[in-house]
Amino acid sequence: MAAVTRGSFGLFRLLLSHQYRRRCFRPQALVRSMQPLVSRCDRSLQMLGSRALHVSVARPGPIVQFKLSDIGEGIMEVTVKEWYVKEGDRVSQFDSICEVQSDKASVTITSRYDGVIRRLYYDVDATALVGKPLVDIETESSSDVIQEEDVVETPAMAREEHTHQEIKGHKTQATPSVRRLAIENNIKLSEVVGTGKDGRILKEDILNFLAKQTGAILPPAPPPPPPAAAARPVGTPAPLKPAPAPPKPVFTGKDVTEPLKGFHKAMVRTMTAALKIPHFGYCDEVDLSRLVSLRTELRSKVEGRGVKLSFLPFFIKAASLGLLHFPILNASLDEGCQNITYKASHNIGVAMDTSQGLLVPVVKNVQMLSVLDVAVELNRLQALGASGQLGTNELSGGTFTLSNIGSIGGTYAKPVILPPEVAIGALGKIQVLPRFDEEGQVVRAHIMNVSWSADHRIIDGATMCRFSNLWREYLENPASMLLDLK
Ligand code: CAO
Repeated sequence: MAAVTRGSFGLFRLLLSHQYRRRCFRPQALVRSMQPLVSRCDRSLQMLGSRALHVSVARPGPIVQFKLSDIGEGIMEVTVKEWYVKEGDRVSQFDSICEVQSDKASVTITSRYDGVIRRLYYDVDATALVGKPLVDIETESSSDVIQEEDVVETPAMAREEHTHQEIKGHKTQATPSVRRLAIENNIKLSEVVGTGKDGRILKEDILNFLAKQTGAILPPAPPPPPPAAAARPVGTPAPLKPAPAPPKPVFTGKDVTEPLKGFHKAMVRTMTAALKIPHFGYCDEVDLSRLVSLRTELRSKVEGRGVKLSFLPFFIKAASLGLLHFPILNASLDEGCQNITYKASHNIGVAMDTSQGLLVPVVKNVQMLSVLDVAVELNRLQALGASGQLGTNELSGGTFTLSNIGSIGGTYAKPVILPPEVAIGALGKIQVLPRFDEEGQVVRAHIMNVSWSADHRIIDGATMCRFSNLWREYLENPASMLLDLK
């Protein structure tokens, strides 16, 4: 039995490594081979499931100090958020050991060894240092255990360990075999939206993710339920989301002091740097009546394709069209204030109220995207944000930011620039208000306020105002966007 399963595992590895391991391979060949692979993976995974990754006959081997390896981004220390194992637990390769959080993202640390956990070096909430031991694992010295230079960690091992860690916003749930499938295909679990119970990532999610990347066609997902929006008459404003229940009152009876950690620490650093920038503020109101009608018209069609179309994709695309005319707003200033870099890509960050607090995922290369493309990407980012899975990839590289605080409420804001960017806009809530039309008649209008902040060291008020006027024109006459779409 052991020989059979070992052989099957070899086949599985061979299939995956030959066909999928590298990203720079031949996508067409992969598309052709996708279907047979799916069924072969099925078989291999079933066999993997029965085999498990550790062996049943094992002799105690050396105790390995499993160190926290470099997780990139210059991170030197992390907070241990949760242990998934305790001393005495048996672990297999790729099993989750713990969740750690830096000021940039959360990371699941997975085992590189089959063995028994002999020591946990930190308590929950303690600070763990990169390069220092995290756990001791008594490895299994059997012929089936992957032999590595167990006790001494080499740079190559550290690199490999890095590939076993998924940078993301929160704990990802997946079985070891699914984790292995992801690792074999160079897929970060943080980039995969899990469709299983409580967001668990299933084998199908990995295969779907892979198919999306390669263009392979998998059976279509069941159609989404008919959208309620379709029944809404054209021109009727979209209602605001029903207000969520207010957070429960907290009575502690005493002062509570706790250290700042994770994303809060990052916010302190970014906002402290931001306040060194002299902000210029500029506000205006935008009549979105036509856009409200247009969105209502398009919404059901877009939702028929499984995509939710809010107002934000239009705001983002209009900003990108405006940035083409005002590249200085899509720029950065170096630390010594000697050089301005005009960014080629319009990577528009979107302030997002997520399960982990404020995060700013980025819609990249908006200059090359349609409104629908932007909506699709926003949907993806929102799904990742809601499940706490936004990773470094989604959260970095922004060149300009929009903050739609109006989807929660409020009319005006005073947005704070996100360095090294030089401009940001905050959008208030869309309200139905009386306004005069061209004939001087009072009409119902859908009004939204926008508040811009710009780095006054390099951007003058007139530039900000002209950009805002252009952005407003696109949104007040959304058909005009068509003229400038590539
Ligand atoms: N005014 C009124 N209604 C709005 C609106 C606005 N400005 N913006 C969106 N809405 C509506 C949407 O149309 C949607 O209604 P429908 O379901 O009928 O379409 C509803 O509000 C919910 O929208 P949404 O939030 O799902 O989607 P979105 O694309 O508009 O916004 C996101 C996405 C991520 C920006 C938003 O959810 C969010 O997190 N906003 C908060 C941003 C924030 O915290 N800013 C502060 C940063 S500084 O601390």
